[in-house]
Amino acid sequence: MNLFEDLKWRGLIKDISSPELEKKLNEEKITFYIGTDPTADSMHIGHFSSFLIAPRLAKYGHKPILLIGGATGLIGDPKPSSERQMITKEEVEKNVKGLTNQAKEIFGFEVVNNYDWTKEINTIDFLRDYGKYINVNYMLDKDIISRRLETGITFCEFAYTILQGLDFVYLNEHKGVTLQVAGSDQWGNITTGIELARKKNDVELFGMTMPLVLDSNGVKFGKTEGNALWLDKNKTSSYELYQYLINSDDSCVIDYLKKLTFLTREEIEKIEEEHTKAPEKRLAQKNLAHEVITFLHGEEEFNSALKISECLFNGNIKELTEKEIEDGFKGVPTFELKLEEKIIDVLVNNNIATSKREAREFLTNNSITVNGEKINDENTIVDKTLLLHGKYLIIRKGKKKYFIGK
Ligand code: 485
Repeated sequence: MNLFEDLKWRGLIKDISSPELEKKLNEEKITFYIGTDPTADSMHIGHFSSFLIAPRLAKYGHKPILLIGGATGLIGDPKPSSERQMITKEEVEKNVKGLTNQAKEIFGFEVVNNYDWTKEINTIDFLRDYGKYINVNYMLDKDIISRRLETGITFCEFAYTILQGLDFVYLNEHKGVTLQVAGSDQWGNITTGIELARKKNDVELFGMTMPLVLDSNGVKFGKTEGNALWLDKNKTSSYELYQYLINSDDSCVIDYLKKLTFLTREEIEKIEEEHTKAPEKRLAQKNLAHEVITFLHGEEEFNSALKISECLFNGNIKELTEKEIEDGFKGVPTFELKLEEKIIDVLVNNNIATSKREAREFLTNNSITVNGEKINDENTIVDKTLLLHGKYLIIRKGKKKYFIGK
């Protein structure tokens, strides 16, 4: 299977600017770029799914350049719905640093910042050297811009597409870039660059977009209740990532394996076959979590996420390190620990049981585990010797419900 067939099989091609691109990708070695704006100090898993195109093409000998939009981030790519809140220059600068380090660390490719060339261009030159080549009617026809005409769009955001187009031309002139890749929402910005290069330099550039990755509810992959899954493990732990991936719906998980891993077609088809026979074993989800987490954070982080998940399931809390407890119990109801109280009072005072009677019932029918040990005696005093790592009291009620006292 050649590169283009592999991309098609993975469902990674939405639009291409010219059918010639197939031949170029299969037979030539080209330099291409993909960019992101510094709206936060970390990328999220959605960015990751797009940026993976870089190592994918690099495997076949193409050269990737990753762009962080220190300039475009100051303007804001128009959203189809409404104007963006501007972010301060300081914040953009801080985010550029975060993203640059992250992109280098995760992918190891050259990273550029479009502020470096855009800051040199003055207003008159911008209008003469770039604005002059782009017809406003052409801009109004672009999907995102046309969708904003009803609600309004400022000149600032309207001009954004020219800035991104200018990057493409600059990178072509200075680094030999001939292809820009992005998610499908970027088609309008990519084609502005192609138009500029054609008119300004009489050069043909190429564009390719990838479909948005959606979950079984049609929500963007990686969004959980409006929160993003960050690539920075201090913002989203490997365990949280593990939870998200391991819970992928059967109807999407094979698609995720194709789009988010480097497993080969043969490997994925084998997993699919096994998975279909016994979906309850979650073989496909396990492979997905393993591939994504080891790529991002390494084998050790994956093993730790797996261990947390198994310990929480089996109740073997004692085996967890302090960090694993912090990661595994993020979002679990937390109460302030008071020492020298009886366990029955701890249960009632922290709303783990609604009354003493109920607490007693839980204790006598073996429903309460404290730091991994069953407790039946309601008079057990919670003192320092009972705590895990000298500070945690982890209470499990029934099979799944956890509470943590600190
Ligand atoms: O020269 C460029 C300047 C800026 C950009 C790209 C090239 C960023 C681009 N306008 C953008 O807004 N990208 C999004 C972002 O940064 O969050 C997302 C896209 C998505 C995918 C991802 O970046 O919405 O489709 O391309 C990498």
